[in-house]
Formats: sequence, structure tokens, C-alpha cells
Amino acid sequence: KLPWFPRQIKDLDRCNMLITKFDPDMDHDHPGYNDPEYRKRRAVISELAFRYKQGDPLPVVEYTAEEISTWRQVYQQLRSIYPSLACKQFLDGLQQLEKECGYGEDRIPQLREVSAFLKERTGFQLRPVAGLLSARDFLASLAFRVFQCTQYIRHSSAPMHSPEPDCCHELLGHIPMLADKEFAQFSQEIGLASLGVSDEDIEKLSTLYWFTVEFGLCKQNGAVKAYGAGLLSSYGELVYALSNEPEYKPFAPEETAVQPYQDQTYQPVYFVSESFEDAKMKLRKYSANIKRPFTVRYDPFTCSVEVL
Ligand code: H2B
Ligand code: FE
Repeated sequence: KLPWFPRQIKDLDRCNMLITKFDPDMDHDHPGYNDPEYRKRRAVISELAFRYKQGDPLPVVEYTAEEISTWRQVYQQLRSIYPSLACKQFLDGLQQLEKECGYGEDRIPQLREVSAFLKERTGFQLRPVAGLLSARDFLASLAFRVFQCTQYIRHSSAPMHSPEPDCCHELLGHIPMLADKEFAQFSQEIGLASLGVSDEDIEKLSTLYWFTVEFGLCKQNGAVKAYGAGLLSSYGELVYALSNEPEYKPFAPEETAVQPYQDQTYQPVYFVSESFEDAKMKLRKYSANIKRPFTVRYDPFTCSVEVL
């Protein structure tokens, strides 16, 4: 009665359990709920993700002028505050993406070109997903250096906030970090630690993911900087997180894993890592203590997980 988990990269075709929380068809508070055009557009883009099989070329979406205008607003506003608030790895990654991958305010980058870029840098690749995935399926993908990436954009009436992941969150928040080798490895290790563990342990790893990959802060040259994608894709929360309002705690997996978190508004508490190296070592120690009747190792030659 071990929970099923993917062994080969093509098994990720089965890791597609969506969570309907924040979905524009289900959630009355979603800014697109009363906009049939928006919901139709979302259905078209969702279909591309549902049809996708591992190894297919990534779908290309022709974004409309309205969608690009939303992107432009988000890009301009965030870009102006990154230099003072984002960590070095993020700024380096973003600069490379701007130089080599067509990042800029005038167009929404295509997943296909971004995936090729990442593959060369850190071996990460993207696959399209229709919305919020279950934590178990989302984390399992990371074990294969696959990042499940939404391709639609938030509603134009609320460019500064999205209750669900969208391409602004993925492309601006996550992608620059996934171009960093150390961070890529950190992400894969959370993924590997999640394979076949109990629901309680998934919940804890999911909380660790939340307070690191999504909302993490780290020290750099004596200052605190943001590396979490939830922060780096939200102007309001990025400014707030680095003001003196929220509480800071040192990243400590045992404690971080059980900290209650907020998915509706800003976090009351953030965890600060000494460095990615330090976060990775601590996470490794934590993962080694998760009860599992086997160990796993990733074989990059066959893109499969060996169970030992
Ligand atoms: N699904 C999608 N599509 N994107 C995410 O960033 C995401 C997810 N994050 N499912 C997961 C959940 C995260 O919040 C943790 C692992 O629960
Ligand atoms: Fe995210």
C-alpha cells in the first residue's frame, strides 16, 4: 500500500491531479468568474495542457493584445524593484533570460523557448499544466527536473494579484531561479524526498516548499533578499516581505514544515536561509529522517528513479 509514484519521466503523464481551489469556473471570488470570454480562453489553453504527453513539443500560445498588456504591466512594475529586493541568483537568471530568451515587457515568452533555455542551464524542462496541481503530483515532477508550468495569464482586471499560479508567476517568479544550478538541485531534492511518502509527509514537504521556493528569503552580503517565486511575482508582497513589518525566523526544516501558512493574503512570517547551500544541507538532513521503506536515486541517463 505504498502510494504510487512515477518511476520514469513519461509516468508524469499520470501526474495530473488538479485542485479546483481558485479555478475561475468554480471560485466565485476569481476575477474571471463573471467573464465568459476569459473562461473560454482558459478552456482553450487548458485543453493544450490536457492533451500534452511527455516528449511532445511544448504548445505555443498566440497571446492577444489584452493578454500582452497585462503582462507588460506586471513586468514593468516588478522589474523596477527587483534590483534592490531580489537575490543575486534571480537577477543573474533574469538578465540571461532578457538577453537570450526574449524576456521583456513587449511579449510573453513561450514555454518552448524557456524550456530549451533551462535545459541547457540546469537540465530543468517545462511541461504545460492546466492549473493548480495536487502537491504530490507537483512535487513528484520536480524529482525529474520537470517543472509543471501554467500557460494562461491572470485576468486583466487584476494584474497585480492572482489567486492561482499563472504565466506571470511561473515566468517571472520561478524560471529565473530554476536557471541557477544550486537552486535547481535544491528543487529536485524536495521532489525526490516526496516520492512514495505518506500524506502527512507530503503536507510537510509542501509547507517547506511554500516557505522556501515560494516565499523564501535569504541573506546576501549582510542584507536579506527574496528568492521565493510567490514574492518575486507579487509587487505588493515583495515590498511587504522586505519591510520591517513581517516576522522573520531562521530556516529550520523541522519547525518550518509545521508552520501554518496563508494562501489568501500576505504571510505573517517568513523564513530566512543563510544561503542555498545551507538550505540544501538542512533539507537533506530533514529528508533523511522521513520514514520510507526504500531509498531513491535519480538516474539522469535514463531519466528514471531507481528504487533501492
Ligand atoms: N501546481 C501548479 N500548477 N503550480 C504550482 O506552483 C504548485 C502547484 N505548487 N501545486 C504546489 C502545489 C505547491 O504549493 C506545494 C507543493 O503544495
Ligand atoms: Fe509557484
